[in-house]
This record gives sequence, C-alpha cells and structure tokens, in this order.
Amino acid sequence: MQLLTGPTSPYCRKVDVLLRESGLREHVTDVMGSGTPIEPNPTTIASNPLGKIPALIREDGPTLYDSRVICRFLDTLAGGTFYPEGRLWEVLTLEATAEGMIDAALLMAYEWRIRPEEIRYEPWVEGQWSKIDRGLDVIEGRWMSHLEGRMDMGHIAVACALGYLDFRHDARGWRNGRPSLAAWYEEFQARESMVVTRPDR
Ligand SMILES: N[C@@H](CCC(=O)N[C@@H](CS)C(=O)NCC(=O)O)C(=O)O
Repeated sequence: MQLLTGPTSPYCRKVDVLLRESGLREHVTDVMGSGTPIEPNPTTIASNPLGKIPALIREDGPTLYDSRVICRFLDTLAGGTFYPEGRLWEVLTLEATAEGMIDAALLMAYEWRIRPEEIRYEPWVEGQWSKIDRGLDVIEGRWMSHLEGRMDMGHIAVACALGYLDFRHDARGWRNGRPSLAAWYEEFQARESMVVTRPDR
C-alpha cells in the first residue's frame, strides 16, 4: 500500500502513529502528496478529488481517503484493537472532537500562510480558536478517565491534535488551566511512535 502523506500534516501523523502502534508500518510506503487549496498536488488529486492527504492507495481495492476512514481500515487489518467494539461510540466521538480541533487549527494556519493580509478577518480566526478552546475544556473536564485507560484511536487523535497546537499555535498556551490533559500529553508524547513522527523534525 502507498500512503500519500506530508511531513507536517496532523491527519497524516494520526495514520503514521497508528501504523507504528499496530505493527503495520512496514506494509505501507510513504509518497509525498502535500498541497493547499490554491496549489493542489497533482498526485493527490489523482487519488482524492478533494486534493487532501492522507490517502491510502491499495493494491486490492479502491483508494481510501480521510484519516478516519484510513485509520479504521488499517485497524481492521491489524486486528481491531484501536476501535474496540465495547466503547466504539466513545472512541469515535473523541476522535471526532480531536479532528474538529485539528480542522480549526489548520484553517487558522492557512489564514496566515495563504490568505493575503489585507483580506484576513480576525473574528473568524478567533472563532476557530474558540472551537479548539471548548474542545480542550471538554477533554479536560470529561474525557480524562478515558484517556487514562487502554490506548485506542481517541488517544492517538487527541495526541496528534495537541502536537499540532504545539507546532503551529504554541503562543496560545493550550496547557493553561488544563493540568490533567497537559500531564497526560507529557507522558503520551514520549512514546516512540510520537517522537519519530514529530512535525518539527
Ligand atoms: N478530514 C480530512 C482532512 C485532511 C486535510 O485537510 N489534509 C490537509 C493536510 S494537513 C490537506 O491535504 N489540505 C489540502 C487542501 O485542503 O487542499 C482527514 O481527516 O484526512
């Protein structure tokens, strides 16, 4: 299988961490496919009409895209431990929360990297940060017992979201007022799968 990926994408990092944690890494070859909405990558467009990475090109079936679809597929191949049946809806909801935070963080980054300064709209940027802020509060307030339990895709998604906040939005200080989540992340980010996939390498 080939994974269309990029070195700083938090969505691709989710897939990479799962590959490493589930022992499937050697079955997938990385192919660089980064692009932006205004400079799409031709290789990626050929595999995903949305022009987004990650996309997983399979030998025995159609290409899969969207990190959640790819992670669910890979987990099925690996034996199904990262989306455990007994707490599936919790895992999917936590993964969706983390994914929404990544979406907002990426839109904020696009705003300063891509949009010309004279047409930036600050309330829209702050509205994106509010989504992240509320997501962080809900994880700190309601999800810590889940995160302290056995690792599943929710853990990986939250860790990749927090890693992206450190990478692109460090000045916002997401740890302030969230001591439990900060302590959990400190430990989780030391895992080898997280260390070798850090976006600032
Ligand atoms: N929901 C998608 C989002 C993927 C996504 O937005 N990827 C970014 C890279 S971080 C991308 O390829 N952006 C290019 C574009 O939006 O045209 C997923 O989970 O895979």
